[in-house]
Amino acid sequence: MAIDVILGLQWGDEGKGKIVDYLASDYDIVARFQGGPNAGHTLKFDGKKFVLHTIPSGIFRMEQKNLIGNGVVIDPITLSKELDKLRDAGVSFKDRLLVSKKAHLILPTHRLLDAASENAKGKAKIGSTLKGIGPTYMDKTGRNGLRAGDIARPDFMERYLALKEKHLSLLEIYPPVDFDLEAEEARWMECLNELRALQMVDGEYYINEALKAGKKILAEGAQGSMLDIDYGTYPFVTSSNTISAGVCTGLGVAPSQIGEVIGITKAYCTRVGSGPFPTELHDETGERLRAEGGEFGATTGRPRRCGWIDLPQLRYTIMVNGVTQLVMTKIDVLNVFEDISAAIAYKIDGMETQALPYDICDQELEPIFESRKGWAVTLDGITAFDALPEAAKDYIVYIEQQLNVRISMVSTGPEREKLIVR
Ligand code: 2SA
Ligand code: MG
Repeated sequence: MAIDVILGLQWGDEGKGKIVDYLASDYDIVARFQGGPNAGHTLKFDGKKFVLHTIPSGIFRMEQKNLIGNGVVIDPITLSKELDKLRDAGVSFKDRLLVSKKAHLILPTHRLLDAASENAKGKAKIGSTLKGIGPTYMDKTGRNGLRAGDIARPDFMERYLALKEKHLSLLEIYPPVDFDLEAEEARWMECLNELRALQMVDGEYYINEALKAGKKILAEGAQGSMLDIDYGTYPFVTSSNTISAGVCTGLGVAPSQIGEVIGITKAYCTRVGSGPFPTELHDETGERLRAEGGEFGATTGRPRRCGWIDLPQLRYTIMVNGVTQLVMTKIDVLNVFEDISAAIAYKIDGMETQALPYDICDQELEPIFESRKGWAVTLDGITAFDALPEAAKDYIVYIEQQLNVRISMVSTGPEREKLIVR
């Protein structure tokens, strides 16, 4: 049995949550392998909307187990809020939500450091979600971090206080920021009990034994491949490996165990936070994409930057992920556009190129667009590819041919049932 992967091919918010929720019924286990509460996975069903940050999107399918893997960073406060929402909705998570002991903990002082460090950057701000992601992964790789399994240790408080002291001394290099550490700390300690009550596992054994027993596993990515710490638009990235390789380190599985790699792309493109975005539109079209697509951060509410789909960028992330099939989401957002464009190459210093340059943050990348007529009608209620207007079919086939990977699903709206499976 193999482990299949779902991940975003752009800068996040590709609609992964909905696709994971749809596919979850085919799997026994859904596992998150990286990121943390910076993620916002939105699911809509039965007229209700849920936003998940830490918990895998399989939680609403009652037969599935959901694992928060060792590559994830956990803030007990966010987790506790998510659990409350599940309780309100009558979703039982007992024995269905498991936490890897090796997942690192986000401390209140990690959030404080995130805020102080961003604040000190002035114009060079990354646009962090301020959830403490960077400082927590820094402590992980710096070998200072606290892990979920440490909560059970008798010296946990001592370790916590030592790390907090270290953080406070680091803060001295930054100008002060507004943060009520005492109140946040009190809440954090309270919420730690929620985490304590969950089933902690040795995630790598759990996953490998499940694979041996013939269970089907889906690994759910967060953020997007262009935010990968190694391959994204560094330094405007997040602090984890968001690409398929992250599944191996973030869950403890061998590369040979990876099966399908399902890459999600919007029918256009968005980015939240700072950094290069070659096809960004600063005009009315960009604003229209934002309004039609409801493009506001699911975690922070920030307006997302919008632009046309970028084919060289997608070819790059298909390459580093080894994508075996594509899912195109939010195609319905394009219903209102008379013309639809796609970037087919970039111009840098007058030279045409298909490659994303190393110094992408310092280069003026001028996208070369190809335009086609839109379909200009609603796609509401269409669940079969053949029932789509010709222009919509053409657009899907065109993208597929350009990227040389099959588009196996097309999402026509946020609700569970608005999906074309080919
Ligand atoms: P961080 O918080 O330190 O990981 O931020 C670093 C960069 O990564 C970007 N980032 C994201 N981009 C898109 N979506 C994300 N999740 C939320 C959502 C974001 C939100 O689903 O909408 O609500 O604003 C996400 N998380 C991190 C971030 O913008 C920085 O550029
Ligand atoms: Mg999101």
